[in-house]
Amino acid sequence: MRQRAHAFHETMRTRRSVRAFSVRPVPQGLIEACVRVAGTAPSGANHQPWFFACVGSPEKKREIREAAEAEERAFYAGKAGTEWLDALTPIGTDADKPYMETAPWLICIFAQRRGGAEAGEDRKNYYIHESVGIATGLLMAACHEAGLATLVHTPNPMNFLNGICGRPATEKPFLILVAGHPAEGAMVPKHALKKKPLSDIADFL
Ligand code: IYR
Repeated sequence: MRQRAHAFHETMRTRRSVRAFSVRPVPQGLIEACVRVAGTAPSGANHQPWFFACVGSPEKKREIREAAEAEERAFYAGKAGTEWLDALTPIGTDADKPYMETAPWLICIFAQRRGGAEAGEDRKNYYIHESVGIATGLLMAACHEAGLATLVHTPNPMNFLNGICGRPATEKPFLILVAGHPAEGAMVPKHALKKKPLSDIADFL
């Protein structure tokens, strides 16, 4: 058990948020397998309040990029406020998101306010953000295990995703997970490599 836990940590500690993607295609079946892993997540009343709109069409990717960049331009022009922009300085992000078109997949994740354990039900969902967050974490781990790079992208607001992905207004876009192969020579900011030690993130009482 110990060996497996350590081995899994060795795997996961090499995950990086990648912002330069290759055009190298990724077969849909691989994404399907990763989404199946996400679908194993625990959720409030087991209602599984998530939906993964996996966008591979170049036209739709362009639409999403354009809408996201419009929001990001406002964000970086000052909407974010100085404290937030200062916090992002060491990561070096800006409003240009070319990877949203180069990466083969944009997995648009939606949180369902209503649903139920069975498809087609219309009951109240519970612990929606917790559940969708856990499913997203599992999806990212599955992608990493499969050898895919990912990036969590959260344009704000991102209601435009409902129209582009054909999702009902009762679903709230949660985040976009960009997935694919890293571009040759892709770099990550040094800042992102600093992970807090166990003593800073856990206590044993
Ligand atoms: N959504 C923006 C801004 C951004 C916000 C946080 I908090 C980050 O950790 C990284 C970026 C963007 O994608 O550029």
